[in-house]
Amino acid sequence: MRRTKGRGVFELILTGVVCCGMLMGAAGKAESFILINEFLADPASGPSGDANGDGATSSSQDEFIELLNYSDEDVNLSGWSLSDNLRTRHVFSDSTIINSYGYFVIFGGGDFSAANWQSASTGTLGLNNSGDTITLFNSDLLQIDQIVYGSEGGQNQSLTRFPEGVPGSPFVLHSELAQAQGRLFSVGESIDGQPIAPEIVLPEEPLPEMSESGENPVVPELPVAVYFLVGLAGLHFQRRTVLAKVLAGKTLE
Ligand SMILES: [Ca+2]
Ligand SMILES: [Ca+2]
Ligand SMILES: [Ca+2]
Repeated sequence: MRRTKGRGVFELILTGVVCCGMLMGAAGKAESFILINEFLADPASGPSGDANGDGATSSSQDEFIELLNYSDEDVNLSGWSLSDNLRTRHVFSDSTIINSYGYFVIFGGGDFSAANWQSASTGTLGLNNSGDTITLFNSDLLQIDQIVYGSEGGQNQSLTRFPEGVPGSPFVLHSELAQAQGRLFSVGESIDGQPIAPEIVLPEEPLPEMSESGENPVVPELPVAVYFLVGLAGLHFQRRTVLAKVLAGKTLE
């Protein structure tokens, strides 16, 4: 359901857009909406840990990192790379495309066949169960996303960003989300098993009240971070056309 927003709220959205562009640095357009969305550092033992579905459970090969493209454009990942806190673990091969609102998965290894799955080019992802850092770079070595985790990575299940598609949203144990219905991971799909990322759902909270003149809505005082998230959510409902112009350096009309 699309919400009606007053001019003041729209300005807040634009503020979020501009802040987003500044935070993303020189990475532009849809590249800024490629997120590390889920990872599995500690596959469970037995069949439930066979994340790549090749019939064998491996503590290294069934590790995975899942990316999400939360934009209207397909993005070419050729030459992009993933690192842990030690070294580069994967360089994306030529003609690697992550679809709009789609997922792409890198496994430590294994024998599988899926269009949006690859094995780590170095033969391992090396995700420490006790904690590690995962960083995504584009082909110009600009940092696109980075996450740091601790011992929560060693719980025999993945950690997944929730809500999906929101930069900065926290990572939580996959099976603890109601949408997961007990599943330990959702490799290459949304938490509830869909191939395309879900819509961002704004929390049900009162809209700003209108002043007596009816011109300017009364905007409540909230932390800057809330405005930033509102701005990002607003982007989704604005179909990101405004953002594309801002990040492309074009003048808003
Ligand atoms: Ca591991
Ligand atoms: Ca496996
Ligand atoms: Ca997933």
